[in-house]
Amino acid sequence: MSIINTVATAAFILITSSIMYAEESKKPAPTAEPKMASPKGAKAYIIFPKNGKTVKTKFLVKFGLKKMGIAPAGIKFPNTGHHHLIIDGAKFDMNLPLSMSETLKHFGAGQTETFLELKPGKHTLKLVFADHLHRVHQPPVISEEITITVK
Ligand SMILES: [Cu+2]
Repeated sequence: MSIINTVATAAFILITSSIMYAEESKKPAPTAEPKMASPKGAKAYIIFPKNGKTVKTKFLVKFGLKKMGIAPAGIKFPNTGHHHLIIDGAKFDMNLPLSMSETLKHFGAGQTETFLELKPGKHTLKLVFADHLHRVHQPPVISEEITITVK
């Protein structure tokens, strides 16, 4: 996983730098801002509900974070970021700003909990912490995925 990630990142940097090199003759290209670093031991986790639990159609989700702090989206400050909630395994790109959808929610004001309303059945939830530009940190701070039953 981390080797693939490293290779993908290297390829991305290579492509980016060749594009920037090609553009250089036309106008000064802005330097791509590197992803924000996360400290050792940083961790995002879902405090509530617990994995395997049954909840009502409208329920509270509490976000947990270790070794980092919360900052609103757009505010650049070391070791901070904001939470994103991935519902039912919504896909996202580790090298691009996270998209926004019904199943990939941003909490750019720095929220640490939310009320979710989901249809009855099994669902999965996962937290992805990301920097001021909505990009995952380096290394990524992503919670374990939990499975819940909505009744
Ligand atoms: Cu975001």
